[in-house]
Amino acid sequence: MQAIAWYLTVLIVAAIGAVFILVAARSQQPAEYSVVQPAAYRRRAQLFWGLIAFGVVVAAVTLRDLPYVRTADAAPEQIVTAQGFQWYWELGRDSVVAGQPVEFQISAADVNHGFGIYDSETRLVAQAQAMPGYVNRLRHTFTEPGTYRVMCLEYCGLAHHAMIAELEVTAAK
Ligand SMILES: [Cu+2]
Repeated sequence: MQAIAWYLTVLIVAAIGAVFILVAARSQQPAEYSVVQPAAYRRRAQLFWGLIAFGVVVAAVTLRDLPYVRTADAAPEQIVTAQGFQWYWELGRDSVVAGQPVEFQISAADVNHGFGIYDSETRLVAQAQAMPGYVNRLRHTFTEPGTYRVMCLEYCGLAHHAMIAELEVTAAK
């Protein structure tokens, strides 16, 4: 997923760059304003209404499931409380078992933090917002045992980068 996002970003940036180069190249040819203007205004109106229509479709498709229904199923047996501080994490426990669901109960003591769990190759496996005054529940089942790291995903001040905690995921018995 992160690879797709990366390639998509590169593609879009390249497309925007190509438009800039095209405009710069075309700007060398002089043209009469009265000839260029009506076509440009027409295209601008088309673009405007096209974007409006696109936005309506995206909103209709993506907002259909809201508000999310709270599932009534019981919380998993493995619960890890997690609280973000400037600038460290406090985890209720530092090891969980793979193959069984874990519920992280995430909050923050001071400012907003981002609770991100990374595997041993620094791939993001799960994340949720850590906010003062709220407990956000994040459920995740680890499939691979190993040493995972919790890092802050939201800039929260000087030592934001130092907010690293370790979580050991042990093999299912
Ligand atoms: Cu941070």
